[in-house]
Amino acid sequence: RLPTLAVVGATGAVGTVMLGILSERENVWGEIRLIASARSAGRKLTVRGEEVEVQALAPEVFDGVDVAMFDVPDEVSKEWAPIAAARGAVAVDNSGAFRMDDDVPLVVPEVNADQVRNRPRGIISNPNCTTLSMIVALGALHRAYGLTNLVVSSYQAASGAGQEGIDTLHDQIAKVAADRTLGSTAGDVRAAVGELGPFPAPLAMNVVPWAGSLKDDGWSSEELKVRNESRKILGLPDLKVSATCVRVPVITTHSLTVHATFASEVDAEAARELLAASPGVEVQDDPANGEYPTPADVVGTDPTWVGRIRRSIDDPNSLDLFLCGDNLRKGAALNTAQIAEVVAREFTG
Ligand code: 11C
Repeated sequence: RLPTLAVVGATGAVGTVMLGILSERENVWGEIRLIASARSAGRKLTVRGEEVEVQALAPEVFDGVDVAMFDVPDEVSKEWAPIAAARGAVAVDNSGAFRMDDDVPLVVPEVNADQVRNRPRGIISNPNCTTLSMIVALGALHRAYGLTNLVVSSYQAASGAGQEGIDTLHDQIAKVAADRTLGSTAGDVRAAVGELGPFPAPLAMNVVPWAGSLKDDGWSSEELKVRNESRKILGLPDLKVSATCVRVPVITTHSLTVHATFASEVDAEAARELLAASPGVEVQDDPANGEYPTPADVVGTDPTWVGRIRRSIDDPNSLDLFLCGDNLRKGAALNTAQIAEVVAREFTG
């Protein structure tokens, strides 16, 4: 039988991408129910070419549901994913609410699909989009060389902060675009953009070394997520990770620079070939011809893009890489859909 799917948060930035992904991928679902807050109930959205009316989030909407995807804020998932699970659904949750729980697997199908069945609470977590934008490529390198140490800097897109982030960056760009004097005097961009939206500083004409909330010793929540989630997904509880997360004026697609150290010596050409042969990874690495991934060129695509692959000059066990991944697709909706498809196979055999 084809399982029934519920998409909770169907009207949000990730939910909107999810409906497109469900329409494009091989159809493994019977009924698809679209769920959102009471404010959006009654709206009609198109999925798989059919109009479906959005239902308000309530316990009964999960009756008869086999898999429930959640693309909602942490506090909504925290309350509602267990309700869906109690009503018999497997909850695939894209929030940060359960990721580090010992009894909730954190799954990236290309890396640890086997963890999907290890779900005593009926909940499976989807990683943060920043972790997801690098982990498929790093998982492949780890299998070959044994990862010991990661130093990461992110260049994160505005849509990581949801529709409000997208709208804020567009509004700020419109405000600064016409004034060719801007960008030469401290504070002139800040004065021109006005509203900062979800960002702590202007994002247009700027970079902002901050994402998430303040944690101990000056680390941001986003930086701790990159560290803790990478360790859990790769099954490396002692992996050394230092991350610095930075927001850049890009609408969608997170980029990262990674300095990865391995237990054994690495070779850039061998790493290039290994990555090119890895499912979910695309190598674009020919700097002599100006070929490397950029967010503007790869947005809307599914793979993790890797370029600038170099062996460290000072350490034969280390590689330096530049990666790009669409934070709303593989970074969120696509990975959730892939996890849900692994669960769906339990119903269809
Ligand atoms: C950002 N990565 O770019 C964040 C958004 O834990 O799922 C996703 C937060 C999360 O702002």
